[in-house]
Amino acid sequence: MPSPFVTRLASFQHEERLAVEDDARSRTFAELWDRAQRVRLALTEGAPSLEGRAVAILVSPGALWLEAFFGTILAGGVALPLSPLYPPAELAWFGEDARAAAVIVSEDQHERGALLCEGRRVLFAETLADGPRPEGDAAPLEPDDVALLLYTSGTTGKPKGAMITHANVDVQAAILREAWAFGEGDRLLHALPLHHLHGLGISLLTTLLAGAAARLLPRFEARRVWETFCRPNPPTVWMAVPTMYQKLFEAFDAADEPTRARWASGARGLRLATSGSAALPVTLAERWRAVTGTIPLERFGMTEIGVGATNTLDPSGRRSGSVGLPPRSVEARIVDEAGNDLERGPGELWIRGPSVFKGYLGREQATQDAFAEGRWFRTGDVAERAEDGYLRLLGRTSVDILKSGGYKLSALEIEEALRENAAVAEVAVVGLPDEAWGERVVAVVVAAPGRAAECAPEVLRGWAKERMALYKVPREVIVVMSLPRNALGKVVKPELVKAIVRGTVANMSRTES
Ligand code: MCA
Ligand code: AMP
Repeated sequence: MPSPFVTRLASFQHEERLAVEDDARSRTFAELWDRAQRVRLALTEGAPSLEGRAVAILVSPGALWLEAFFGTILAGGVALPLSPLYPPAELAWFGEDARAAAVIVSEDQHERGALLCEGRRVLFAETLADGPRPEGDAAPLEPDDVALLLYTSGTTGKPKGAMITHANVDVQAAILREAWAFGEGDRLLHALPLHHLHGLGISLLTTLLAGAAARLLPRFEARRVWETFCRPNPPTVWMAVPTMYQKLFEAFDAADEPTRARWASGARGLRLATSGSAALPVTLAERWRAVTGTIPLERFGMTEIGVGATNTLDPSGRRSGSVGLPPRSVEARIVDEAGNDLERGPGELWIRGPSVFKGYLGREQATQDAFAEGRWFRTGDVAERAEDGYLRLLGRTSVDILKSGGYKLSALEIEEALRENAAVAEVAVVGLPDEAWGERVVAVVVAAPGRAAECAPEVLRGWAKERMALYKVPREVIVVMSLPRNALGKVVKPELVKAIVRGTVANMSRTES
């Protein structure tokens, strides 16, 4: 059976309708298909297929990004989208872990990607589609072939590459097309990062595989988003993380009255505004209602499963503080620690269905541990179910998984990285509740003897910025004399969080950024 993802994309290959536009370029579906075929030839160099080898994509968001992405898919490669927010060494680590055979890079990212590019074929996004079009068809792909590799942080040290198949991509897009009634007339305004499923699958691919168009902004910028709501031929759909709504309202409050009125009128033109990746505070939902008449549609998703629950498209069925119901073909269970079903919970949320990923690349044990018998995926989220089935998320089963601005972060991964600094004797990373970011990352550090100066917040943050994605760098560093530990020597993080909130962390020397 051929790949349903490629079949669906191919069905638009003759359409002269707009598919994607950015600040510099626009492409119709026919152009996008044609250029992706040329990228395919450049990548395969005449061979029938890349046979599942990974291609790292380090390209600024826009039409060129999509040409690189679809070209990789058509070539039988696995797309590995990488974020320009990662420092060079991290980018190189992803390339190695995924055994990327080639890198597609845009000129503005070349320097940052130099380490990643070392020893690999390097192709420039700007000229990649300028070559000839291949004569024959691409080698056929199977539904179970891997299409995407998306790295996600977990409770183990390093991020894991989640393998998302062609069938997963197709069914995830189909589920949302149906649940959110996407049609060819839709226009998505896109400002999410492309190395996560929210920006790539849930937003962009859902739109394009519905035959609808996307406008990609180079980055999220609140005033620009409001202004784009108001331009001629305005967007019909907007998808965001809660921090973006927070930043939209900060800009709104700073604007003068006529500007606010214009922006509000633009936003009312959207047929759908969604929120996901982290809990949307009720206050933000209500502010959006005050401006547009409805609360955003909140849904729950995860790299490994796509969308696991969604509120209704019909605003009257939306419930603030709830993530709604599992969409078609997604099954959900709430279980206790022994895996017994709970009618209402709270308990861990387990998800099953055709949108659930294949496994973690090269991590058999982690893959096995992620699933319970019957291919139920353990989300690690704690949920409860209302009488009518609506799901509500209450938090995570692990204190070591944090969410900041919609990014999932592993406290253990950040601790491990900070421990490489010889001035850090001990460290515990925790998430503190934060209005703008959901959680803000705080590192509590014990300095090695005589080296406290190197643990000063700005010094340590500067050091960390060279070694981890900017959004992982602790926003706050607190230097203490000792960490609270239990009898087994394990840091008691809930106690630490309480002490920070109360301001009673011993010998506190605290700096905020
Ligand atoms: C930026 N910074 C952050 C974050 N983003 N710090 C902590 N957490 C973050 N999320 C840092 C910058 O490096 C900078 O640091 C400082 O904050 C100010 O940056 P600013 O310009 O204000 O931020 P921004 O560039 O506007 O970014 C905010 C953002 C961004 C647009 C909300 O965080 C974002 O794009 N988040 C989306 C994440 C996402 O897509 N997650 C999906 C995964 P300094 O001051 O030190 O220079 S979840 C998923 O995929 C599943 C399927 C699902 O359910 O959706
Ligand atoms: P990621 O692994 O980056 O895909 O993030 C997935 C996680 O984001 C989920 O396991 C949840 O913890 C969280 N998440 C996604 N959507 C929501 C939501 N609407 N409310 C609360 N948490 C969410």
